[in-house]
Amino acid sequence: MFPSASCHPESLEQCCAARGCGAALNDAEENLLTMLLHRTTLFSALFPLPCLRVLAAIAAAILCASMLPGCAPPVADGSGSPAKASPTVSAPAPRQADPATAGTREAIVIDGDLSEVDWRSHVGQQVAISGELVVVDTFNLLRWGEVKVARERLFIPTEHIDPNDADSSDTTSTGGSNVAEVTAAQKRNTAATLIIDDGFEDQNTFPPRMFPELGTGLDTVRLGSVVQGVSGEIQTRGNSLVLVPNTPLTWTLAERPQRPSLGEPAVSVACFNVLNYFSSIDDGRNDARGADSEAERERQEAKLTAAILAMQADVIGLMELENNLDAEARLVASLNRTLGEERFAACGLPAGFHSAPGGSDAIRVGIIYRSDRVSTVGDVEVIVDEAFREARAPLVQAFTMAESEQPFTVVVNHWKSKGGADEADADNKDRGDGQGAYNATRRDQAAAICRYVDAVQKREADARILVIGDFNAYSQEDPLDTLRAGGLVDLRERQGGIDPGTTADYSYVYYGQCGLLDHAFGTESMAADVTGIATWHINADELRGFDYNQEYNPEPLYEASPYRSSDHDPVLIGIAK
Ligand SMILES: [Ca+2]
Ligand SMILES: [Ca+2]
Ligand SMILES: [Ca+2]
Ligand SMILES: [Ca+2]
Repeated sequence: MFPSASCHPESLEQCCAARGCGAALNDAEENLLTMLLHRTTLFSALFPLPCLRVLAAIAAAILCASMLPGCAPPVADGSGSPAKASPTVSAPAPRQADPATAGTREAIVIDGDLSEVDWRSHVGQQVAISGELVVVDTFNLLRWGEVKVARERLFIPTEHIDPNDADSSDTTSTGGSNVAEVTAAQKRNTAATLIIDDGFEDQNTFPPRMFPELGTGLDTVRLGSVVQGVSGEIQTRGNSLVLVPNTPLTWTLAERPQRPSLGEPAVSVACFNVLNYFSSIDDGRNDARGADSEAERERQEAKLTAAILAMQADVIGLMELENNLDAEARLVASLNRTLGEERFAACGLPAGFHSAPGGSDAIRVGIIYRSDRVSTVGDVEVIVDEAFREARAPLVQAFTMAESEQPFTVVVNHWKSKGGADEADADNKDRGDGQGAYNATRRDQAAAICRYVDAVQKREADARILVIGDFNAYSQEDPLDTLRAGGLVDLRERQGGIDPGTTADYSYVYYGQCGLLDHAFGTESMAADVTGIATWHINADELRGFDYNQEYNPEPLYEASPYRSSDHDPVLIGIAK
């Protein structure tokens, strides 16, 4: 047990107060103690072995006692509780409070909603935040030694608030009658966070001071991890305010989830955005978007392979493959090589794909499958519709499973993203309704999918059609309501995974806010046969330092594991025969 937790200025002051010795620390004492005891990371660095740390802490504790004769040294007794004060030592007179610093010495206690706090008024002051805080963003942990926390995980407002339906279960897909609710929620989210900083301004220090065991004894620091009883000083960092802790932080770290259950499906389907998996190496001139070197491409392939194998899916819809045949072929080869058997196969591309609207983008969707578990029915098709011109052409493949003659069809999508607002035409400008730019285009793309599904159902009323992909739209945005109004079933809602307006799932985290960009819809016939649907959180909650890139990522963090194989979480869907 590392004993310094019971000997730091705040708790020492408190313990002294509790014992009635009345001692307070002067600045020099506090600085010395801070040096010795607060900076657990510095302390750990100075004393790398636990036994040295214990000895140093005991020495420091004795020093505490000599500096503050009214207090007996806290003793490491394994229980973490301070030793009893010696009854024979009389307390010195309390030091007079300095009027200039009065009020800054005593920590300001913050409980309840963080968005109610005027942090700027506390710059230079000590604050103590009671209760739990949840990690919502680790984007700057490895670079700046910062984590962003809030009282709870934050959701993108349009994940559960519908911009044009006061009751989010309604399916209007135009207008903005409920935008005020979206805007208010966004305002609350923006105010609800606090950055905890390590107190240093250097970059890329590894391991990060807040988590010195990361990469050795500690696997990861996931979003959703909890910290309790944070206290420290509010400081400015550029345009931001941060809290620099003055006591060691007590973390309850979130664990990596096992593959979720899908009930008892005959086959399972995965939907996975693979974050620009390119076979072409990015040389800075060729518009390749993925790996910058052979080594990075190998790392990317190894992580994607591990992730796809761990999903145990029989059909995998992929987004963000390089728009060629080579990337998909490399991935399939890697999967088979790792399995040691020729099990995976690619659907490839139909003739005319590149001339279809959305067929000439730098990236494309793809479909790969387990040839021992399912068989293709007919050839892969592209949906030819002008709606996809500004995005990626959807691919369609029908399959049968070994256990059943009844086919099922998978439609894989990657709709227009919310970015690039500057080039957007009048219809596609960001209207400030929470849906971002190109909402109209995505709504048109949803309508095009409804038309396609309707046409298939005219030929075959009971067709089991699964519509999956990265729709670049959150659950209550217009494109999703377009699908719902068009008769497609949101499989998450049907499975009870989402209760609109109360809980939400996520496949992506954007500046600390979670939401679902990756969805699964189906015809009624398909929905009736879905045994389960789940988002497997292997990526969105993980540190970006685990991804395949080598520019900044610390080498000890790389592993050929599913974690942070992409920035999106995969969605898994189980289908009965
Ligand atoms: Ca820092
Ligand atoms: Ca709705
Ligand atoms: Ca709506
Ligand atoms: Ca790179």
